Amino acid sequence: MSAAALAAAPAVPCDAPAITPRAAGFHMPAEWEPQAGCWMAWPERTDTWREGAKPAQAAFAALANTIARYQPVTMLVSQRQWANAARQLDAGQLDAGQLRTGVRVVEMSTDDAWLRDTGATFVIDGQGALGGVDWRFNSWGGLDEGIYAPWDADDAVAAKMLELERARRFRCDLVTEGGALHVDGEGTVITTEACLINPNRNPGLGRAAIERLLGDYLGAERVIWLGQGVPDDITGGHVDNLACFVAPGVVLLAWCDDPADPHHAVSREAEARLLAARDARGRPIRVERMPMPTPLYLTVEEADGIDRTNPRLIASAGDRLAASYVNFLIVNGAVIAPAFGVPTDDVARAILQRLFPDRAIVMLPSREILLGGGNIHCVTQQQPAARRG
Ligand code: KQY
Repeated sequence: MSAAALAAAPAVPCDAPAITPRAAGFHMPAEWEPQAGCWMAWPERTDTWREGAKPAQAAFAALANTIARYQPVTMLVSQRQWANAARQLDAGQLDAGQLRTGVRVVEMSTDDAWLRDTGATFVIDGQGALGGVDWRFNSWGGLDEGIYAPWDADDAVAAKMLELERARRFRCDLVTEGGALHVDGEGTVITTEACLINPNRNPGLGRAAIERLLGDYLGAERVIWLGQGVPDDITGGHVDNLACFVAPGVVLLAWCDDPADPHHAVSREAEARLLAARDARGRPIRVERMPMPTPLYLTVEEADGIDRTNPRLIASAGDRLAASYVNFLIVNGAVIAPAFGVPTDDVARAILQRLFPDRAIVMLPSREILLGGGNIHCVTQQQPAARRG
C-alpha cells in the first residue's frame, strides 16, 4: 500500500477545505476551561506494551477510572478487547436516565492508544457548537521515520469521534499530532520545530505556512516556537512532554539543572525563547520551572517483555525513558499527573498544587504508560464543554 493510500482521509462528512475553524468562528479552548469529557483508547499492541499489554491495560484502567471521578470518559476499544476492557472500567451511574459519569466503552479500530495524537482536537464556537480538527496523521514521521505502519486506523479515529459526537469536522492537511500543540485558549499556540518543521511530517511547508494553518485551525494568532523536545522522546520532541500553559501568560517548563544531562541545554534554550516571546495578547511569558524526574531507565525485565516485531520499537535495557511531569492532564476540578515512584514526585506535586490551588492534584503511577513512549497527556484527549459565550 502506498504512503498516500495509508494516509487517505476516511469517507466521513467534513467541511470543505476552504472552510477553516477560524472562518467558521471556532477556536481551541485552554485545557483548564470547562470540559464535557475525556477520550482514551485501550492499549493492545504487544510491540509497544510489554507482557501482552496487561500491565498497561491496568494503568490505563486506573487512569480512566480516576478521570471518571471528575467527568465522563469514553474508552475506544477493539472488538477483541471489548469485554476485557469493560470488566476493568467503572461504568458509572445512571442519573435520571443519563449516563453522567463513568467510562463509556465504545468499539473502534485503532493502531495504538495515543488519543492525544490521533484523536480530534476539539474546537468550540461560543454559540454552543462543538467541532473538531482532524489533522493528517503519519505515525510520527511516515514510512521511513515513523513508529509503526500501517496507521490508517489511527488516521480515521478523529473523524469517527466527531461522527459519534455529531460535531462539525474540519480536516486539515497539516501532518501533526495533538501532543505537538498546546494553546492558552486566548490565541497563543506553543509547539516545537523538532516536530512540525520536519521533513518527516510536512516536507515543503515552511514556518509561515505552518503558522497560517495552526492559526486557521486552532483559531490562534500567535505561534511560539520552541526548538527541541525532551531528549529520547520517540515522537521527535512533542511539546506536551516539554512545556504547557498553566494559565494565560504562564508556561510550565520541564527543567534540568544538571549540565551533564542532555535536557539541560534543551530546557535553557526553551526558557530563553519563552522569555523573549509575547503571547497573542501582547503579554510576556512567565516561565515556571518543573524539575525533571530522577533519571529513569528501562530494565532488563521490561525490555524482555516487549514483542520484538517492530525494529522502530526495539528498546534495550538501560535506555533512558523520556519521563516528564509536565505530561499531565487538566480535568474539571483536578490535575491528573504522572508519578514515577522517585523523590522528585513530591516536588512535582507541590509545584502543581501551587499553580493550580483550586484543583485536586492526583498523581498516578504511570511507569507502564511511560514504557510505551508517552504519558498521561499523550493518552488522553479532553472534549471541551460547548457553551454559549
Ligand atoms: O505521544 C506520544 N508520546 C506517542 C508515542 C508513541 C510511542 C509508540 N510506542
